[in-house]
Amino acid sequence: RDIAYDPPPTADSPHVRAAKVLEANWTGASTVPSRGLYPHQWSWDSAFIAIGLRHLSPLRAQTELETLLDAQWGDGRIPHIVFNPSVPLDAYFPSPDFWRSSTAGRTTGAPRTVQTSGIVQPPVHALAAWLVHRADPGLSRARGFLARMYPRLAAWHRYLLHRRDLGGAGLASVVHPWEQGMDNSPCWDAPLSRVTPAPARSFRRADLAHGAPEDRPTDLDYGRYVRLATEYRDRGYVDGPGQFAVEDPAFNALLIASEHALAGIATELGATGTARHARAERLTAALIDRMWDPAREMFLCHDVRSGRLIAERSVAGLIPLLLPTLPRDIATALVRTAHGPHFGLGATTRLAPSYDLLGEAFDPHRYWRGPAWFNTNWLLERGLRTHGERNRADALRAAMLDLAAASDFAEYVDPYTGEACGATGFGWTAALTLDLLH
Ligand code: 9WN
Repeated sequence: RDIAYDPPPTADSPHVRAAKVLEANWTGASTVPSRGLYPHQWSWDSAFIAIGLRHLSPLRAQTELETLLDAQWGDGRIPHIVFNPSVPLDAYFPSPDFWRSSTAGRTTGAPRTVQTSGIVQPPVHALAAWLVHRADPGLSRARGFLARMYPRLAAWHRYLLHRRDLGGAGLASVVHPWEQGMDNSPCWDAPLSRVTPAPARSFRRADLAHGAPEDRPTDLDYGRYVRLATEYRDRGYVDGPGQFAVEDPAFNALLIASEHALAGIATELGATGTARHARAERLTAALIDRMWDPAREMFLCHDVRSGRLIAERSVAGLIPLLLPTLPRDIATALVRTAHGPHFGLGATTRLAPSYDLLGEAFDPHRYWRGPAWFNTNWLLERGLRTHGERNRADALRAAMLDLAAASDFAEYVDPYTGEACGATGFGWTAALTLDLLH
């Protein structure tokens, strides 16, 4: 090597490293969360990924959402996984032959040509579509991006607000822990305890080939996930009273934020967004009425089957901070809780943990029972900024950028030490890093 003409390569910047993760996880039409562990397209991952991707390529970000929405069901649901047919069946469990969407989901309008799961994930999509549009309005208008997205997103929200109003309060229920996206959160322990697990020998987990067993949900959890999904499938994915139905504050807050975004989209398309803003306000009131716990100063999950609040503190209960029209006293209380002993921000933890530091079930490494995740922290960062907490938002942003790069864009980290857990090169960690850098 001629040192005069060939200087040593400098280390890539976090921006370039994050872009490389998204490039490596791009399949040509969408982005996988992780090449090894999650080799298909996931619903809420794609929404977060599009939010970051818009800074690299607005076209790719639009395509990401279009690919997902091409797999939408006739009843409006957006499936939580869109399977890539070129990936071997045993690469991920449950695989398409478990969900059997195109046959079992015939009456609920599952697509014929693409295989999907039959459950959903949090509705971040309208929010993502709006942010993607705003990154390059010229390209978006030229491609008719919002005009094509709007009716589909409206149908998605209609599905959630009607077919999924299992509690009768006007809010959406999840019917499986995978739907809320925080699979083994201690919030599900009580409602799941009523579900008889499917026998362990009746299925084969693929996740353990990629993740340490002590970082993942247990076999007992999986037995219950399989039982619930099997029963839903065997009912043809028709919604109605089932064994598990929970109203979750993060899921509903994201629906409300997305409803506000749909109002913006409607206005951009020349219609009026007034009715959507009004609906978002009604939903916010219902959320407070149904799930706010003034003693714990946070939102709790509502177990529709028992009619009770679930007395566990999960990061999901802080995420409504995202809502700009949250009453001032509630926003202030949420900020206090996030920075208090249960979540430790600015004191004992580097990022907000997924679950109560003082909770009996807390485990700093086990998936959604303690570790810190980048998507939930990104939502909190947005919330802090929205409510004028600039210094705290800046501190959280700095910690996220530091730990995302240091952990090689890990799926999740130990909330105290920042040690990487789960997969590295994780899609939304890289995407949301890019968003924070802009
Ligand atoms: C089940 C893809 C998904 C995330 C979820 C996360 C995890 C799947 C799994 O991975 O769930 O959907 O197999 O564990 O919990 O939030 O969307 O990244």
